[in-house]
Amino acid sequence: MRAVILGVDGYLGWALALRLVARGHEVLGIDNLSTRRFSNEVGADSAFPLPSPEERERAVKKHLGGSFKFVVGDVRDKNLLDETIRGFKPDVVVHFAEQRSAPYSMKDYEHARYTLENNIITTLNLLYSVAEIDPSIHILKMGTMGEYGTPNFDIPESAFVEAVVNGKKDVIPTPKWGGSFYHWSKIFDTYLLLYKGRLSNLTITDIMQGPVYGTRTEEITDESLRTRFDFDETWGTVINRYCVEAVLGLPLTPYGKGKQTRGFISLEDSVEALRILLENPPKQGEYRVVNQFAEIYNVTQLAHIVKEAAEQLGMRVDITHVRNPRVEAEEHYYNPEIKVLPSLGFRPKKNIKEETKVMLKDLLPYKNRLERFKEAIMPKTHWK
Ligand code: USQ
Repeated sequence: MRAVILGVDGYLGWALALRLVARGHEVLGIDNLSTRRFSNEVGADSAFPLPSPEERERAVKKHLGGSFKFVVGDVRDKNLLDETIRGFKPDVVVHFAEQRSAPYSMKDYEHARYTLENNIITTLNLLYSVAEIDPSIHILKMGTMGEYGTPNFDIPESAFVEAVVNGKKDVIPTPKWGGSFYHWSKIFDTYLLLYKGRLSNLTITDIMQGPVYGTRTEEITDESLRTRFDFDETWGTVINRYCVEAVLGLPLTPYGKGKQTRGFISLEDSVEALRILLENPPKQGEYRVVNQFAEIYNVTQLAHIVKEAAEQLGMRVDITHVRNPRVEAEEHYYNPEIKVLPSLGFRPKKNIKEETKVMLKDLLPYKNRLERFKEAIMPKTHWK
């Protein structure tokens, strides 16, 4: 398979590139390196120092062999996308080239606007490039479980649901409600995929993924192959943040009541699920929605899991509920359906209890580096 990965420098993009190369697929990645800049903008950086794009290319060659190319560029530039797709002739384009932080999108008008423009325009560019150049190319797009919000009903794994309005029945798009401008950008992406996909008979997988955690995949066997790892209040996600808080001797920080519940998946299981979806595309013209997560927990339960793992390694850990900077339900029903990935044979191999120990051990040698970014950990971005 020939795969283009848009956003190859990111947490998931890099890990997926390694998985695909290791499986013998040919990969061309594009990235504008924006997450590196934006993380520095908020006074933070990846826990693991990141090699340059050239060093990343060399590390892949050295450790995995295979075929991998890293292009620095911006897919808001449709010409770049067109040239890449014409030249490389991919079977699939994976779209991760989006601003992926909810807090970053909520800082102010400029950040909300950047998020909406970047995410929606890159998706539109990709849809048009594929429709114009080769509609048989499979588009795999990263959405989010957060598109559904936290409804008081079971979350279906389907693009449409039946609705009865004034006694008349029809199908309508599955109800969505974003919890940040970032999440709304993904909702708008989904509508673009559905609409343009139907107009141009495109083949699309739209992944609704929960928060990802972890420092490792099978391919990350050397420091030069590490993927980025964020832990600050803007770019870090909850489990990754708790692990760094534990390493630094800071209290773990569930927001508000701490009953916010999500479906989590490890980095290893995420890239394996993506590989399976890429190797098993939907039929031409089909829009496939996939709910992607492995374990459901609330953020207080997670704090206790990380505390226990850290204490087993000899650390002293407290849990302090802090004022919630977000506007979100702090206690709610959560029951998403998951059937597509199991039907393709996917079974998660990792669990949070075991994986947090691996993460803590991976992070401990970087304690001095992490200390430098301590100021960026406590929440400062308020939704209101
Ligand atoms: N939270 C805490 N304490 C913290 C950090 C977060 O209680 O120190 C809470 C948040 O308030 C929220 C939950 O943990 O209720 C999840 O927050 P998060 O920062 O781990 O994840 P989120 O902002 O929702 O976004 C992340 C990724 C995003 C992805 C999304 C999946 O950054 O790209 O789309 O997870 S989902 O959460 O299902 O929408």
